[in-house]
Amino acid sequence: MIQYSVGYRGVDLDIKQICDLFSIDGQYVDSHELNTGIINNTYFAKYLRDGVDKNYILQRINKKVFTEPEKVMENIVRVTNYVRERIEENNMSSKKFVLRAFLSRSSGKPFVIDKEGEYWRCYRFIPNSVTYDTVSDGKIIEGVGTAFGRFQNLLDGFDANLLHVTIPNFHNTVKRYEKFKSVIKEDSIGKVKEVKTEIEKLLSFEGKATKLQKYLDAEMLPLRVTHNDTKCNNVSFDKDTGEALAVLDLDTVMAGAIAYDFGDAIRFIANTLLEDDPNYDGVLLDESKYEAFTKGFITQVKGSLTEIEKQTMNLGVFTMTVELAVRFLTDYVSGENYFKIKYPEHNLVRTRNQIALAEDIIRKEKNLDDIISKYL
Ligand code: GN1
Ligand code: MG
Repeated sequence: MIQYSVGYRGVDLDIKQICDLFSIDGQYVDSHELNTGIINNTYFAKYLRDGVDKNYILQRINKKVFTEPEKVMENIVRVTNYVRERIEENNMSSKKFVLRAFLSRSSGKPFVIDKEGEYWRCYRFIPNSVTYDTVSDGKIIEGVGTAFGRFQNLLDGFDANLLHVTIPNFHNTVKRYEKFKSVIKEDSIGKVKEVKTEIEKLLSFEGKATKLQKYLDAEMLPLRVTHNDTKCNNVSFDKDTGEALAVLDLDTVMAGAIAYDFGDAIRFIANTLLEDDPNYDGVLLDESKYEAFTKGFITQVKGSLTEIEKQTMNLGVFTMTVELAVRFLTDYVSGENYFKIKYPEHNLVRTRNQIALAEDIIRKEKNLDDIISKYL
């Protein structure tokens, strides 16, 4: 069995074996695990070719979450191929602005399966790039907006219906609430009594947090290709120039509402604290961060937005924040462990943090509307 926790050397050896299964070149030097994401396991593999660094990102796909990894990879390949063509048409560097998934030496597919039946993929690490888990620099925040907005634009001509639904109802808040209520009713691990206040608050948000989904169901909003996980650490930047480069983590590219991408990005980047910081009183929606992201994102996409998309962009911010709170609390109450946790109360802390943010979003709604109008 592959051991992931036996220390550096164990991981090192195993990752080399996985790397060997992909058609990548150069000589393997070493590897280490990256502490990124709360779903998959990610490793950085260092290679050298003719004395030059050539690095790769290896990821073991979480099969509990992505039950059909082949479909996830098919979506990623379709989307990145399409984006690559558009980027080349615009005379931009495809090495910098789009991910490339490498193929298996034996099957030619964009993944390999190890002895344990685990799925792995391999991306080129974009040379000289960095990602940020938190950002306070307005220029970088604007860059995150530009990158996600550009991703939307480049995919504007792509038929979203061609993509597989890899996680059904991923941002369907109506379904997220249904599941939430059913785990509360079941109370399988007796946690419900501890979290009465949080449950009440989330139930009071339900009407507003399910509106966007209802507009989608009524076909009032266009279905677009959405990234669906627009955290700031899913954008790479040039280490030296600070230029925003490719959008990363394409696991959840599916059809959706553009407000999902806008909202999820704001939820993460404009929170004064990290999404799992237990200092709930300090959790606020930072309007200057909001504005910096909005400037980057809206400037890219405004030409193609419909009227109702413009009007629901901010609803997306509230919706995505509440959705995450509902998902974290569902996980806590059911003991399902969908999200990786570092301590038993981790998902409860995440829930409270997102509730505090949702409350501040409501307080600041009018200002946020004014800021968005400025860039539309
Ligand atoms: C998960 O693991 P990561 O960071 O890519 C989750 C997102 C959540 C996020 C919260 C497939 O993303 O939906 O917004 O955690 N991804 C999946 O940190 O559920
Ligand atoms: Mg992700």
